Amino acid sequence: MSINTAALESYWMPFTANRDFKKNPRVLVSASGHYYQTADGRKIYDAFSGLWTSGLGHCHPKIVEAVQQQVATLDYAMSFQAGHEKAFQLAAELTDIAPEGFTQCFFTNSGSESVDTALKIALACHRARGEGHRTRLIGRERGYHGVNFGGMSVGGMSANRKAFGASLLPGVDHLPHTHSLEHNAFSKGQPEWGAHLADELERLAALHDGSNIAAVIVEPVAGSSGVLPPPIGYLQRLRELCDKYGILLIFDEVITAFGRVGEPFAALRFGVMPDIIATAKGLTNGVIPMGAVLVRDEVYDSFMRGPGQMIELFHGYTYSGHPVAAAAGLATLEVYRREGTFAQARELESHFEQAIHSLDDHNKVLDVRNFGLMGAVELEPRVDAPGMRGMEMHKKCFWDEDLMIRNGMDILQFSPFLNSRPEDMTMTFEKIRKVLDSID
Ligand code: PXG
Ligand code: PLP
Repeated sequence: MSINTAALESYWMPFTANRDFKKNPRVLVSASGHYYQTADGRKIYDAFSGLWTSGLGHCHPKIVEAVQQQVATLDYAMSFQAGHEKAFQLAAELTDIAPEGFTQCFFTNSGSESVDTALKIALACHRARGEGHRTRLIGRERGYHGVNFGGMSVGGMSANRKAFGASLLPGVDHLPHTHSLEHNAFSKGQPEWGAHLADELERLAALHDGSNIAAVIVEPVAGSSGVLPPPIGYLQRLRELCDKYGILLIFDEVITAFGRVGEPFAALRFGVMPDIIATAKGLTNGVIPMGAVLVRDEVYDSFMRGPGQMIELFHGYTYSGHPVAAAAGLATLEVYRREGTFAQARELESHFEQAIHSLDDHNKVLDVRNFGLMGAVELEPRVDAPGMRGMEMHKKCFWDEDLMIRNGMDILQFSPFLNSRPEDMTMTFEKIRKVLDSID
């Protein structure tokens, strides 16, 4: 192991059991294509595409080249009251592939920032329209919208919220989640049961009066909490109710955009148009941190009514539209186009579905679910030790099978490359079965 102990000690790692990790660290030193290389010289197959980020594979030469050129040409450009060509070009290209009517793009540096930006745009939009009483935000149980205060407040994963209880935003409600082992276990694609759960928005509108609600935010397919595809008709119903009450609908597409569900955006796949779309991750294939918030023209136009020399939205980041990130984004979009990545991902879906559902009969498995190239295998938790079986799977896959997977407690998650080889998908789940058989 080449890493020294002092270096291990100082890094407070994100969403990691730091003390446990540092006893036997899983350290990566390089990556290429579909594999990581470890400090002890092993090649690890990446069954999670980074952290849902790197659908094209690691160190794609076109993206690497674009970044190298950009960093030596314009390393940084002042982002407030100044700009540079690539940010404008990337915004134009993003709105080109976005659903019709999404004509505007605001840049951030992560999914969490995209979410908080989207929420702020929704609130400020209503105020600009003379509806400043619309202040309430609605998220969903088991939603993940990043870790900043806004996203955490509308998010619905209790572990991420519990230490911050009284500091969460006020005026937030949550729709129920749509996960039901009783009704939907082992569904392939969208489950049949659950569209009626969107009607809870009707109940919240009756409680608060719909005119006080600013926005509803959901992931079209919930990712982090264990891949929950929307029940058939659910998103359509949410859209109808938002229209009925004048509520803005935000899709958090940080995971689902850029091919993960076989289209540039999940909104296009489901045929349901939100008002605002939050993205990050696949925008740059994970190479440079960047997020983008796409906004429909009616929303943008609401801001553009005051005096022309005034700042319309008092919001932005030092690194909004960073030149190196923008170059990575442009190169990524070009590779998606040239390689026909979104169509390729769509074609891989049926093989992925078949491969992951090969685990349906395993006695430690409670559920297997999939949509697009997103999949989850929910394991039965050990009695009195929730999460342990999932974590052991992650570690054993890494050490014994040269396979990188992700677990959220006892739910194993899979995010195959958008350009996966079908035989690697098969191999992934053969290894999962083997490791499942070998543990308690
Ligand atoms: N919204 C959604 C829907 C996400 O999935 C974020 C916001 C926050 O993005 P940043 O870039 O601030 O992390 C995310 C991120 C997992 C996992 O294991 C998921 C995410 C991040 C890390 C792990 O599913 N999603
Ligand atoms: N904190 C301080 C003291 C700052 O000056 C700034 C930006 O100028 C920030 C936080 C916000 O940083 P960023 O724009 O990178 O989000």
